[in-house]
Amino acid sequence: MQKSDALDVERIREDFPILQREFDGQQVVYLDNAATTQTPKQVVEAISEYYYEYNANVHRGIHQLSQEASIAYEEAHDTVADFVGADGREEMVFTKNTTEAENLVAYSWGLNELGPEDEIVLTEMEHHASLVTWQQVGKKTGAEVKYIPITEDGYLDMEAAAELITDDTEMVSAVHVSNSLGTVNPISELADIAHDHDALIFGDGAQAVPNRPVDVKDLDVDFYAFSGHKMAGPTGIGGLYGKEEILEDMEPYLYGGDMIRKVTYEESTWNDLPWKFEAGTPSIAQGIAFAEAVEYLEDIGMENVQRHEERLAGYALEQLSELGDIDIYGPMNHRDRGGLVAFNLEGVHAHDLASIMNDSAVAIRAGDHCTQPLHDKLGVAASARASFYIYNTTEEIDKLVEAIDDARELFA
Ligand code: 7TS
Repeated sequence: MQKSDALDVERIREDFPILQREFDGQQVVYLDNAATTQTPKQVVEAISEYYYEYNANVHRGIHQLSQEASIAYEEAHDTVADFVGADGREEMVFTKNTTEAENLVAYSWGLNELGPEDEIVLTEMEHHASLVTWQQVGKKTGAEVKYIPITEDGYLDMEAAAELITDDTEMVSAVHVSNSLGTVNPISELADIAHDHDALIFGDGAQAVPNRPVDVKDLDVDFYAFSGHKMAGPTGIGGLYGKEEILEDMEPYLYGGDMIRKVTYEESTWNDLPWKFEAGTPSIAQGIAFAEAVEYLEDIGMENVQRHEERLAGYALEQLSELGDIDIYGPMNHRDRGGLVAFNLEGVHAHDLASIMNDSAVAIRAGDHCTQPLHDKLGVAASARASFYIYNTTEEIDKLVEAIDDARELFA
């Protein structure tokens, strides 16, 4: 157990057998959690239990197995809704991931509501999931896309935001925690500005919901998205929160079975929320296991998760700064960050750095992290990124730093 840390990391690590893996006798140091987190036994067991004990399609069978599967899948929506402060399952659509949630709103709301006189406001630190999606909505509808700039030290320029968001703005889409800079953005302030101009706001919570308490009602967002696989859950499942009255007014995104109420050869009407947005057989096992992941995190306590991540980010910032020849991106105050640090070792390409790290069994990501325009703005093609989760320790960050030293020697 790490001192001054509310998390019992040693105990938590027992739930993640993959962390015991060794490469050439070296235990893996998994620091690529912003890409995907590892999955605890409890979540894997929820998946096996479903397939071994009550595998059936949902919403359509009156037999016992289908009833059990339907109840578990539906209740999973309540659990995930409650986790982010949504009013109930009506406000929680299960999607494949954050990307699909962005596309759902872009297609269903954006293509129907926007025109050439309208504006969409994004941030310069958007992930491609939001940036490319709204950019394409702009191209299809004629709406203009504008970007809130970032300051030198990696924060959103909120004065510029107040000027950019106007009565012509219909949608503000902003990343809550940047997956490249780590910056925690003031989403509720942006929501206030958006709402003052009768615009809607979409919060990208892919890097926020896993790492800190999130309450969509406190943030006052209209839409908010996140991915199960970044928060100890399985792949193939994510959540889209939407305010009930807005979701009610929206057209379905995908058509087909399950999302209808009544179909004739001429007409169809739609099912209740959230099923109106979940056409076809959904990711049943993944949805049920998503709720298990949420319960796992709730047991740990999201305040504790946030404190642990901030502590690791602070330690990483300190250790990397001491090296002297490291460029670090994003805010230097760890309290303004999620649990990740993107950086470059001067004179060494990020991919080479990640590859040398791999020789020491240290797993980090190198690349543009799906934020190409942001990397262009930073003047680099790529960066190395270490990202932390509930099972990571300061000792693992020490290993990261040792591996950087090895890379420096190799390239000297
Ligand atoms: N938004 C943010 C802020 C993200 O970090 C990611 C994934 C997404 C959206 C898309 O999530 P998905 O589950 O739909 O893929 N980010 C990363 C990353 O930083 N490295 O790999 C995936």
